Amino acid sequence: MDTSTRILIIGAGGQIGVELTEALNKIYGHQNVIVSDIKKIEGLDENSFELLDVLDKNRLLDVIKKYQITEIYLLAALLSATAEKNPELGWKLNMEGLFNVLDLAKEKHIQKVFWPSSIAVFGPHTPKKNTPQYTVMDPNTVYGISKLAGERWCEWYYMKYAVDVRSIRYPGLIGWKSQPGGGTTDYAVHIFYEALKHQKYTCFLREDTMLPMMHIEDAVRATIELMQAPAHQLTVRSSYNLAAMSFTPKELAEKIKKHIPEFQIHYAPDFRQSIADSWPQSIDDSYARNDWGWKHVYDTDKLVENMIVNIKNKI
Ligand code: AKB
Repeated sequence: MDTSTRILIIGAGGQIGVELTEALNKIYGHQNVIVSDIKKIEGLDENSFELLDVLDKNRLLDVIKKYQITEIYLLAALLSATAEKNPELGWKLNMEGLFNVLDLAKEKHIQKVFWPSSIAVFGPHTPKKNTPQYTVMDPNTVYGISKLAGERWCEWYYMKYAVDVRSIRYPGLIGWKSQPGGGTTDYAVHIFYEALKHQKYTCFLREDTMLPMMHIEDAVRATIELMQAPAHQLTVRSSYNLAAMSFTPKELAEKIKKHIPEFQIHYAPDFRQSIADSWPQSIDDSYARNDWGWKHVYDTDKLVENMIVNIKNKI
């Protein structure tokens, strides 16, 4: 174990943060993982907690100094659906938060940064199937525009100031420990809770909307593997494509029905449909596989079983 690593997770109360904290605790010890969010987090009681708004750069620097932080995982963001409703805040939080962290890394207050990007960086003219790492990118959501701009800035800070920033374009993430907040792929988590509680679900996307998805355990492992990879192996300093599986709401519902035969799904597409329609259906992640040995564990069948067993226990 590398005992000199002191981690700050910003936005630790969100869907990724909760599971990432648990995984980092196991590797580095909870005394070396500091969690922060704009509101108190339930359930991460082992870790030191700081109330922190990433837009407050002075306070961020105080926290970095207080704990002698070496690495930041910057997870605070507005996701696609929420940012579309509040474009100004979406742009401000997603961009200024990143600048604050990159600038502090440039000034050598921290050594390494993880920043999540998303499949939302792609747009309607991007090839939809097996979307390559390098291709047309014309995002048409506030979230996608902020993530694409952020990726370009990450690469620029790396090239200009040797800031060691690493990033992944997450697909939709699905896990049972934490809830997603404000994304277009959120249906793929909600559906399990509704199937188990009420045996029915109304989906806000059309039945044939194919999107790239991943179990959150795979996503968290990928994140840590990327952060631990030797710097010389990394050829992408914008953000890596990452893939595991793709499915439509109809295909997911059919797999859930194998476990819960009485489950019924209905469709009432809303404004999130056009966001989903602008995104890829599947992703070519060969750069991640070749550069740092990425391999997913969960396919759709394994994911469905894992979600049903664990949510059943939980509720
Ligand atoms: C969203 O739906 O906004 C996110 C994402 C794919 O980045 N889950």
